[in-house]
Amino acid sequence: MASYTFFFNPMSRALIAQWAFAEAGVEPGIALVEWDNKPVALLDANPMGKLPTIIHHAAFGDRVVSECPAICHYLAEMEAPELLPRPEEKADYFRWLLFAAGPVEAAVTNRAMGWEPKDAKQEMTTGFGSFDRTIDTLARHFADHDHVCGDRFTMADVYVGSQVDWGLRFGSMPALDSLKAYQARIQQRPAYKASLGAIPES
Ligand SMILES: N[C@@H](CCC(=O)N[C@@H](CS)C(=O)NCC(=O)O)C(=O)O
Repeated sequence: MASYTFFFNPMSRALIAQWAFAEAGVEPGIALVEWDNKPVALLDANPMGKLPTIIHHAAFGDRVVSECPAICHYLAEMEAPELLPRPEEKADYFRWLLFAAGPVEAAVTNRAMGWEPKDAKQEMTTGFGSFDRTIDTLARHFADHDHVCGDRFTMADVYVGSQVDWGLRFGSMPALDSLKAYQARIQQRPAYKASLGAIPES
């Protein structure tokens, strides 16, 4: 049996975990999920029924991980320590990994669903402030850093890079120069080409 079960559908964020598995050099056992007929094993593992969800069949027992950024980091911890941040990289690694999972994800999805904070008071209590503040902050980081942690690719780039790649491809993020340059860099990764890179351009 493979050491991981990977609940997967190619039209989903599971592609981010597929990229993370590829970067970690791990071939999981794929459990293909049809949206209208979710397997009981998925719902048992993750009552949200969301993808990606993985089960690690570890020596210490089965462990479930959901949420793309958690899966990316877990796979680096378990399988690919070279993709973990070095001490001097940890601040950028965790800051931008969680910035992408929180403010960026919320700013992009709220806008896609037609909601924006309507005034300064709402911006103060909304975690992402405003779409423009969030995207400008992300873009400023990549104006003078090649990757999340500077020169070196780490597992955080799989998640942050996926958010940027997805946003630029589908027009849910503005095509700012620093974001486009970052996207071009991460698209060179062989593991990217085998996962997100397989999605046709819209
Ligand atoms: N917070 C989750 C979001 C996962 C998510 O929303 N996945 C979607 C597909 S892209 C899903 O599984 N939708 C199926 C459903 O909600 O029933 C993550 O980052 O992994």
